[in-house]
Amino acid sequence: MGITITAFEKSPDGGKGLARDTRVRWALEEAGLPYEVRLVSFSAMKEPAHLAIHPFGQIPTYEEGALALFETGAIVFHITENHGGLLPQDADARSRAIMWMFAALNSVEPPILDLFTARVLEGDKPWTAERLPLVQGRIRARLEQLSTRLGNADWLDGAFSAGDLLMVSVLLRLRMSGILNEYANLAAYVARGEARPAYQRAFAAQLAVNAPQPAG
Ligand SMILES: N[C@@H](CCC(=O)N[C@@H](CS)C(=O)NCC(=O)O)C(=O)O
Repeated sequence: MGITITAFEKSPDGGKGLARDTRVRWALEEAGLPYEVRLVSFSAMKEPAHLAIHPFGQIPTYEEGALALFETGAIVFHITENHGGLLPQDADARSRAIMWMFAALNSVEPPILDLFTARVLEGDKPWTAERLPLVQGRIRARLEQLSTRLGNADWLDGAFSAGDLLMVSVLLRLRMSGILNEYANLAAYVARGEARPAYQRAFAAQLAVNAPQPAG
């Protein structure tokens, strides 16, 4: 049964792989699944046809036969659950991998998104200069804890899992801020994730859509 995801017609990041279709592409590549991409404009995302699949008018979505999903955590979980690859067989290890998926999305991604909000969406507000250090402090506190837990390990809990896929995807957003590089083991962890052939294919696929076109 064919799989179709949605992605930005033109991602605001110009192809840096930060739009969330990249993590879904990555999971699909890890599972060895072919997929189609339906590109949507910002206005199309708010139209009834897209809202019927994604009530919040966002990307990515995932369609497979009669199934339509939104939320990258749910999509990555569905892919790994049904098509294999990124969740361990052992029941306890599997539960821990799922725990790390939630940790990535619930405990690590929110402060990182706050930085984007403070810098970009609300960067012109009078409180930005005071707010930024608070937001950065919350990120550093969380990364310190994550860094301590990761230690010298390659991945969060044994073999690479869907938990690592989401954690690396979330941390990637921090690279441009310089904060990620303050934690050498986390920077190396993200680089290990990016070095995976499946990530490389996912990144190249989104770049093919979003790379700036040469002038002329
Ligand atoms: N929690 C959602 C977040 C989805 C999300 O924020 N998507 C962004 C692109 S990465 C989007 O569509 N932004 C445009 C908008 O909200 O209008 C998920 O993980 O799927």
